[in-house]
Amino acid sequence: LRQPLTKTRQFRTLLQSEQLEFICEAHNGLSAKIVEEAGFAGIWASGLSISAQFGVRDNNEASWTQVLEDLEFMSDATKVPILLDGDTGYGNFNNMQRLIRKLEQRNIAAVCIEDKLFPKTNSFLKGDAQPMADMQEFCGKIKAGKDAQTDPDFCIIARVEAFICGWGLTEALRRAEAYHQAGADGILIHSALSVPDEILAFKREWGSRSPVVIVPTKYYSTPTDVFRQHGFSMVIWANHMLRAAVATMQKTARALKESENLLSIEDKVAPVSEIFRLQNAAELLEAEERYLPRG
Ligand code: SPV
Ligand code: MG
Repeated sequence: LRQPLTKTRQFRTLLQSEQLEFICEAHNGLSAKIVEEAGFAGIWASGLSISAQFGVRDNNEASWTQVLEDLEFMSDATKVPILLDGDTGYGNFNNMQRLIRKLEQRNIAAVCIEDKLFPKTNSFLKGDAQPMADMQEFCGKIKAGKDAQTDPDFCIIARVEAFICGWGLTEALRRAEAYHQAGADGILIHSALSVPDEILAFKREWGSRSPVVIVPTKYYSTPTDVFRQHGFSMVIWANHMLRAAVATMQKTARALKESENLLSIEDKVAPVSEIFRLQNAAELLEAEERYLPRG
């Protein structure tokens, strides 16, 4: 019998594959399942989306163990690997080590940490006013994380916020090289511009020293072939399940409030049977046949 690949091996394979790969955001068990069913080979556990679905801000207001609880539902609901947006690692090198151990226990395949300060601020809020982490301190965090993992396939992605914080290409490259040397399995280069100029300039200089991951939220009109031609490894669609859900929930709530009647929305929402299917209710019905006394 062939064992299925571990989630960590699946993620490492995606990260290191020759072609451009895509992973999509999810923020709870149900959205993770939906992303998997759509055919994505991996899931981005977005800090922004997980915070937002709890109704709090993307400033480490949700504690890291609350994030971990949510991740556990996501991981249990799916077979594809999950890359956690681990913000700044929720503390120093020591907190990072404990995080890695807990992620391995929860079958999370990889984590991405960014070179800013705890509590973090979302990159699209006053990005250029945000201080960066000390480069050497951040390298220590990466090394500590790599030393803490027990599964050699677990990946740590180092996210470079130099463009976000207004530093530019030289600083982005200097940091990426330091993080690479410290043992990062890949670099996420982030940009808040509406054009891909910064990330393309970075990739031209970086070459293929290590896999490069991008988040095109702001440069969304760039054709995907541009990313492919430049040799990026992975694209993250970072927050679109959350934003889709918000748009639909707002529309539905307003329509219900207005009409005081379900007719206005019934054909625009998923049937209850679809919810049961996503929860795998059928499996429990079968199990009841097997395990509950008859009669
Ligand atoms: C997230 O999804 O939480 C991210 C990506 O970190 S971004 O919001 O673009 O910073
Ligand atoms: Mg985030």
